[in-house]
Amino acid sequence: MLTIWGRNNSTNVKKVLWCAEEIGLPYEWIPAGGSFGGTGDAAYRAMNPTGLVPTIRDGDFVLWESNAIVRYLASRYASGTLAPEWPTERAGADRWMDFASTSLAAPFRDVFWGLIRTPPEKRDMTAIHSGQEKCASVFAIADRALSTQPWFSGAAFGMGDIPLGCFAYAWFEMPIERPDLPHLAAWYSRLTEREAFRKTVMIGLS
Ligand SMILES: N[C@@H](CCC(=O)N[C@@H](CS)C(=O)NCC(=O)O)C(=O)O
Repeated sequence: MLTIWGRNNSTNVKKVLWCAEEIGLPYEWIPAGGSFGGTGDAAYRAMNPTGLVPTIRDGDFVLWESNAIVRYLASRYASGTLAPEWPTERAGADRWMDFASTSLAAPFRDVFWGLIRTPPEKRDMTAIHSGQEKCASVFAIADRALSTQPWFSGAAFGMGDIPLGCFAYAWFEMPIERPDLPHLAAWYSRLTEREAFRKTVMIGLS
C-alpha cells in the first residue's frame, strides 16, 4: 500500500496525489506540514530529513522530492503511459518537469504567497508584480512548446504535464492579469476535463 504524506493545498503534494489518481493507485493520505504539523517529528525526519512535504512510502521504499516521486510512480506503475519509454520522449517530459521547478517555482512563489497567503496590508506588491512578469515569460515559453505538441509529455498526457499543471491551476485561478497564451489555455482546459485533476488539484487556493 502506498502512503502519501503532505497537506493537499501544497503544489508539490498535489503533483503526487494527482499522479496516484491518474494511475488509479490505492493510497493512504496523511495530511502533514503547515498547520497539520508532524514534519518535525523524529519519525518523519527519519523518512525525510528536509522536514518538507511530500514524502511517500511504497512497501519498504521511502522517497521525498515531488518530481522524483512522480517519476517513480509513473515509471513503476504507468510505464509506457504516464512515463514515456522511448528515451527522447522521456527526456522531453523530464525537461518540462525540471523547467517547472527551476524556472517557474521561485517567481510563482512570490505571486502565490503574496496574494493567497499574505493579508492585503502586508503584501509586497513590487515583488508580486515582478513575480507575475517573470511567470508570464516562463509560461510564454511553455505556450510556444504547445504550438507543436499537444502535451508537455508529447503526443499524449503524461508525467511531463503534472508539475506545470499544478502551477497552471493557481496561475489561472489567481486574481491577476495574464497574457493571452492560447496554446497554454487550450492545454489547461483539457486538464480541467480530467477527473483526477479536478479531484486533487482544482480544490481551491489556500
Ligand atoms: N523540492 C521539494 C520542495 C518541497 C517543499 O518546499 N514543500 C513545501 C510545501 S510546497 C513544504 O513542505 N513547506 C513546509 C510545510 O508545508 O510545512 C519538492 O519538490 O518536494
